[in-house]
Amino acid sequence: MKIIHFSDTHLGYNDLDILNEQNINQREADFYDAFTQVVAQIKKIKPDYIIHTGDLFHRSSPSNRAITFALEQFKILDALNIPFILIAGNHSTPRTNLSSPILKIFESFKNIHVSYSQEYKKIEFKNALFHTLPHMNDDTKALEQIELCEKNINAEKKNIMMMHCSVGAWYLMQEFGEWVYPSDKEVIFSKMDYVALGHWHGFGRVGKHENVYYSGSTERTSLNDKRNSKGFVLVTLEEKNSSLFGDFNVEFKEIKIRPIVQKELDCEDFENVLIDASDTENAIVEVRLTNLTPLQSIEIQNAEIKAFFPDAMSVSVKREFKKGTNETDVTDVEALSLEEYFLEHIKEDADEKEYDRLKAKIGELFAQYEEANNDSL
Ligand SMILES: [Mn+2]
Repeated sequence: MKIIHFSDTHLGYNDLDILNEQNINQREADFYDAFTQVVAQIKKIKPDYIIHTGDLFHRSSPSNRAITFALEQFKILDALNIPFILIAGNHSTPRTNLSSPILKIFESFKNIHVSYSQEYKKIEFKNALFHTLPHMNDDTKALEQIELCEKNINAEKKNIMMMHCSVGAWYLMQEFGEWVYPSDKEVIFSKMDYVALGHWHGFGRVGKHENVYYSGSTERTSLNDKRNSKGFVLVTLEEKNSSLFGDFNVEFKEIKIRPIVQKELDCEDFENVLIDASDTENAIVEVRLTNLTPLQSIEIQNAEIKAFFPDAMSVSVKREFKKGTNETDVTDVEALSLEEYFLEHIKEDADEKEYDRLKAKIGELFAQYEEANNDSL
């Protein structure tokens, strides 16, 4: 039996204020592209089941575009005649009872089975039993639901548990309202053939359990997530009538996402610094200027740095000052723009009132400057 497990697709997520040729936020389009790649692989692999462990959409009230995209893709998946089971994550669960859960829109599809009601739901097939525990806002209720799940394990079939939560403190995403699975209930995992998890955005096996996996997200919802490897999981469970009975295999299948590339430019010898931009085509590039002196910080402009990476999708610049070369406290400031540096300078000579007046003026001037500067690029 083959199962494709994917998760945390966060459709509708956008970032970076960059539009593509279709006037869609480029990062939003990247998330749609990642989803499309998984669908293409599903069509190719033709698994027996498809499972998604939550955060299909980035918001509990997604945009029209995100909903339209999802409906188009689900229509393709539904036509494959493969059961597709999905659960709600914290991003798609309304925080009040006033709004309706978005996953409801998929209920009319023949092969799509959704679980979003903040309670245990058993979804049963001839040879497999899916124990779904969607995101729950109430921990006490969640505990009862886990117990209910345990009672429903049926050794005659393959038992697959699906959850969107953090198993152990290691997998906390630092998000509001996330659900932490109670550690004393981890014993249930050994009674399952596979435990499919969503919420943590990196692929990986959980702790000492050999059958418990996060598939990870299909794209990055934060540029702090430097993982360049995203994808889905292909699980193989051998059934009783097979000669390979008992065999269990989990394979991570990578998809191609926009790379994130970090570069460090040492400003000690800025004139002669060598820049290798060969790996930055269409990438999100993050440049760290290190060992900067305040004077260099004024001289070296972001536009100049960006010009080193003409094929990048975006370039962000972080400035780090050389330690111990400056007489002012400016060195303590990690990332300083020209505007901030200018203000620091004024602060030294002006009284508070005058500083406030100048600050507003400077803000205005810099906004104009940035605009003109961007246009020239
Ligand atoms: Mn997520």
